[in-house]
Amino acid sequence: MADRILVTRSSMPSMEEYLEEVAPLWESHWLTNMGVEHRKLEEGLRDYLGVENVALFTNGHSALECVLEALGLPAGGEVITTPFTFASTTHAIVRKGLTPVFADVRTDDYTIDPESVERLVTPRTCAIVPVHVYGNLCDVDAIQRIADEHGLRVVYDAAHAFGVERDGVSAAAFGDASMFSFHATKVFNTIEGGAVCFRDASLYPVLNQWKNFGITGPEDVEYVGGNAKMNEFCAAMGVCNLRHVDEEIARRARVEARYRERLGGVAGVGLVEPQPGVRANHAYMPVVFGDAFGATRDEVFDALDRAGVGARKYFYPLVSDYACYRSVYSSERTPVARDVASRVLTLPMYADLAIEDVDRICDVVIAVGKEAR
Ligand code: T4K
Repeated sequence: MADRILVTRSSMPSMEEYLEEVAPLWESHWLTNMGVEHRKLEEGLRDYLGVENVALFTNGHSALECVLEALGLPAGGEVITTPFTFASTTHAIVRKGLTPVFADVRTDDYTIDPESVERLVTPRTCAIVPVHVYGNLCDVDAIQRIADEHGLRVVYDAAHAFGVERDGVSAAAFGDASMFSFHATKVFNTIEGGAVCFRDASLYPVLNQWKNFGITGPEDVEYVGGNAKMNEFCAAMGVCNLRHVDEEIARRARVEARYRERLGGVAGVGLVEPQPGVRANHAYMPVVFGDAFGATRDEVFDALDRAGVGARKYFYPLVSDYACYRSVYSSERTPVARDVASRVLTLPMYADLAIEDVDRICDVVIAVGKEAR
């Protein structure tokens, strides 16, 4: 392969389309602090996601921290979450003075296991932060039942789930709130960026003030807020990318279909089954290598690397095994998550990925297994 194929590649509008969108900024000199593009993107997202309340942020992580703060969860309260995720999910909980408690994940789609969640509820539990990992939708009904029974808040880390719907309802509509990441590596990007979609409209001013230093008026500062405002150039990228996101998802579907054709029947190769009634966004291409495959995940990773393919071990190690958490947590308590993390590899996935490249990637994977058996 001439050029290295990386795990993903940012989707971008044409340069002309972007320049046309940002040109008025040279007239207005209004570059940030909730300007025209910011308003346009929030409105576009409300329409696209079919939800009433959307607030934009500099990135998904700040959005998650902010909504945890805005919900007024009690200091030190326990938050049940998954260790099979990116660092951000747990860091946001800890940085807001809350205590993460790790539940295990399901074997079929790697999202948090509601039975495991239920077993971990204590009088100190105040919230559940599940992750729609890889864009796989959590068991939102079971999670809501647990939350209602115990009076808990539910904040979804929907960083991977932009465009995912169940029976026509957006992933953004579940729980008290959902955080989306619009990072360059995501299905929908604003270069860096994120958003919170939320049920209670009264949170909107609080979120806006929190992301703007807690300023509530020209001479009033009510909260000890931070700075997490999306600037106009990022919002403009979002406005452009939103016009093409359905096409982006359709092109990713084509890539995934080819991976499934090539890898679906291979012994020991585990692919997540499409979820019934769910419109997928094809954000990632996770493959779990079972014993029947013959070779280990790391052997496949190395072979792909030698062939010029940058697959990634999302999400290994588990968050509970990070240096900053392992003295407090043990991954032995989440055996399914630990097993999946040790076997999973995310293969390259993006709209522009050529089918011939998918074939070459699959050839390498299949050959490694055959040689080992
Ligand atoms: N919750 C979850 C579950 C998340 O996965 C994330 C972020 C968050 C919360 C937090 O959201 P943000 O605060 O980030 O909005 C990447 C991303 O930086 C991160 O956003 C993402 N999750 C995570 C899963 O992946 P890295 O360190 O693996 O990214 P990096 O720089 O190695 O890039 C991966 C590949 O993407 C590159 O090989 C090529 C491609 N790429 C990368 C960049 C930066 C591009 O094509 N264009 C680019 O500009 O973390």
